[in-house]
Amino acid sequence: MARVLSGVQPSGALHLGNYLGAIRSWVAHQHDHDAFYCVVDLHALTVDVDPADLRARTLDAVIDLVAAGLDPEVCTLFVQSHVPEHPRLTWLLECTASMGELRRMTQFKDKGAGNEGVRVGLFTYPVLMAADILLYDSDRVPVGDDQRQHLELARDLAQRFNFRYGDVFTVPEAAVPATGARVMDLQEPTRKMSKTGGTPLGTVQMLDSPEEIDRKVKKAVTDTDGEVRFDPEAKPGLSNLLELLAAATDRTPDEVATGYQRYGDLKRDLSEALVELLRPVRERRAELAADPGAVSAILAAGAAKAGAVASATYRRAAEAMGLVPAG
Ligand code: AQP
Repeated sequence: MARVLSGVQPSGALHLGNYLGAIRSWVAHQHDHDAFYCVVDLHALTVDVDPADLRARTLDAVIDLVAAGLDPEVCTLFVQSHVPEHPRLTWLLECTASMGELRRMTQFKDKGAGNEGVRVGLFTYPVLMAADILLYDSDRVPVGDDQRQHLELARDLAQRFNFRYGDVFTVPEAAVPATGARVMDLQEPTRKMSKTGGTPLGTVQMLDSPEEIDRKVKKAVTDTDGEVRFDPEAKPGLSNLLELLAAATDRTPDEVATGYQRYGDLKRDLSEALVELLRPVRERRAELAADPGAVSAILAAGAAKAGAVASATYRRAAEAMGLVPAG
């Protein structure tokens, strides 16, 4: 079976962009792939974070992913820092990557370039992400559009490493969904919906109540020309709503647009569709909250399964580079 790997940062509450861009396809892939999914807590250390918040968000993210449909009996669900080969392989890959290619990463440019106080970890984050992927010999990596460039770097590093040291890594492919790959903030539709950088009213959280979803969709920013048409350049707000309804109902945004004359009708149907889409997640989350002990068993099993695969790959890479094994 082909292998998939993907991860989510515990940097805040999961939102509709995370769900449609990534998590929904993780749930589907767990049945037809050998699937590894992780909560990437080491990535969350690249910015200032309160330790108690990080602890709580990491555990919440694990439970939220199970609520979203991941079955820890079917896939391998783990926390990145529980597998020490992630930072170990990162070092080997940092000695393969160049400063120039990391400087070109747009996420770093947006979040930290030009700021002398920015953490080194934010700069090298894409290399840690490459290690996350390459450790599991991943064939496919289901991600939203914002992670495409980082995935391209992982492919480049794998190819360069294999060329220099022999055939060690599987070169992964990105799997970006046709719709929902770039969900925009409902209040500022030229910015992506985000855990940390979005507006509260423009961010639909995966666990929002039906009333909250309805309020946010009703207040979504559109435009004044009144014509329902999919045109992300000229009509970013309305196009985002069309794309969301398309993603929620398995259609294309253009197909959705043909069914509407008025923005209000589109908003009403979108609100209903999102409430239904997220209802099972919210309901399962409430059930899981009643069994807080379950998460430690999930994490122990996930760390053991992930660790077995990761340590074999790390050993292969270290030996190929000339590092002498301990025994
Ligand atoms: N707006 C989005 N639309 C579609 N997909 C998205 N993803 C994130 N935002 C959107 C996808 O969700 C997966 C997990 O994301 P992440 O935790 O790695 O963080 P991120 O990509 O940096 O996005 P966030 O949620 O906005 O977090 P912060 O605010 O911490 O930067 C990824 O596959 C991502 O593509």
